[in-house]
Amino acid sequence: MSEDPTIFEQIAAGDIPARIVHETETIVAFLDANPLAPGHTLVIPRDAYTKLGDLPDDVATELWATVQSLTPTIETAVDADATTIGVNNGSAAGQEVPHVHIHIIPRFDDDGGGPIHATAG
Ligand code: IU
Repeated sequence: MSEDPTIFEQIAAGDIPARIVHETETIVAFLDANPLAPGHTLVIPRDAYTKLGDLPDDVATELWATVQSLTPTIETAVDADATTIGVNNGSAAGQEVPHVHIHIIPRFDDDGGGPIHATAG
């Protein structure tokens, strides 16, 4: 049974435009279309997996390594003071796009502080 590709799968395939900031054969990172802060980035596996638990170990490893390496680069690019990193893992948690994505959300000393509990959408 094949399902329609998610919008993120289409972005990864280059079929829908996005502001891609980093990509490998396995991982794509692009700017969120409705950013919660300047530099809000989504990091995704190129292939379609719905939830974190669906990821093969090698893909999960590269995904998190990419989040770790991109975060300081993004902080520097937008002069952020900190970063919120989050995953809405399943629809009840607010996951709107059923394709694993890690939010990297730059934070600023004057942005009101506190955790971000919900994502845009
Ligand atoms: P969520 O964790 O599934 O709620 O986050 C989905 C995110 O995907 C959200 O921040 C949207 O702004 C973002 N997004 C996007 O960047 N481009 C799109 O075409 C769509 C959603 I649809």
